[in-house]
Amino acid sequence: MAIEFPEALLARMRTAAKVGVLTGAGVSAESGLSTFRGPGGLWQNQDVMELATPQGFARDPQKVWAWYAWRREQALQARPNPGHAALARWEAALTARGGTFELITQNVDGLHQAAGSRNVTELHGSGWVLRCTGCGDERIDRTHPLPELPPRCAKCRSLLRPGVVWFGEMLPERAIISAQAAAETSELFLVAGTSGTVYPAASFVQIAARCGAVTVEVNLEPTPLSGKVDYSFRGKTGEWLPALLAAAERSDA
Ligand code: BV8
Ligand code: ZN
Repeated sequence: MAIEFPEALLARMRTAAKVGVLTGAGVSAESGLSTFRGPGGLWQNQDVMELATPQGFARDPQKVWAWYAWRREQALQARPNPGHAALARWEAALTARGGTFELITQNVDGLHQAAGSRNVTELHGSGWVLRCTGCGDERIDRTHPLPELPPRCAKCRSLLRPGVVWFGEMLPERAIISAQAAAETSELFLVAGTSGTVYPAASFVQIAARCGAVTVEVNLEPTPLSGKVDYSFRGKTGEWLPALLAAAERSDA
């Protein structure tokens, strides 16, 4: 699929020493994982306040865990797609020439890391982390199926919760700091596969634009960010991210 990209953008991709990327569920959609808000989205027939809030968890931990156990199973069967691979390749090429590449993701599926991305900031935590609501013990646990639902802490038998950030919860301090720094210092900031509706994640694109980055969006549909970026490409991340990178590498040759 020969996609033509503006030469000015390719030139910036070639020269940028600091690149920031924000990804959302649309990048993992190319690996077969459901998105939240689009057609067929997870929240079309589920109540987000029941499944992605501390109150929902307190009310019915079993129901919330059934949903996260199902999402863990989906993610275990998913493989990184060409969009994930393109971002990992871009990071490797940029860091090889002394640049920095900050990948900030809202996704909790770990597919960026599985694709080889090294510098990944998980703004909304990870579905592979289990955190104890009693003693705070936190560990990566990819067991599937979990021995019991809801799972309990081996140390204190309190309920374990998914190590993700729910609505109304603060994002991890260091995630905020690294995302903010990336937004403020990137010369090129790409946002891919996110509806741009959740904050503070969506704010980093606007901060990058305000701080002088060239901003690029790849999304199947227009989003609230589309009018705020320099380039907004309509298409699948699994096709457009590899095409964008290949175009920049070609013109690099
Ligand atoms: C906080 C848990 C404060 C993990 C998630 C009013 C205004 C502004 C903000 C607020 C407000 N009211 C409340 C808030 C704050 C709230 C918020 O932003 N609400 C929104 C909905 C209005 N934010 C919070 O609560 C955050 N915390 O602010 O704390 C605070 C301050 C002091 C003290 C205490 C607290 C916490 C936000 C995190 C919430 N947790 N998930 C999990 O289970 O995954 S967020 C949830 O939405 C998902 O995790 C996901 O990460 C996130 C964003 O979704 P997207 O990734 O964008 O996915 P979506 O389906 O929406 O879109 C997919 C896109 O991809 C679409 O555009 C589609 O077109 C595109 N696409 C699909 N396929 C493809 C594609 N594109 C290309 N190719 C394809 N193939
Ligand atoms: Zn415990």
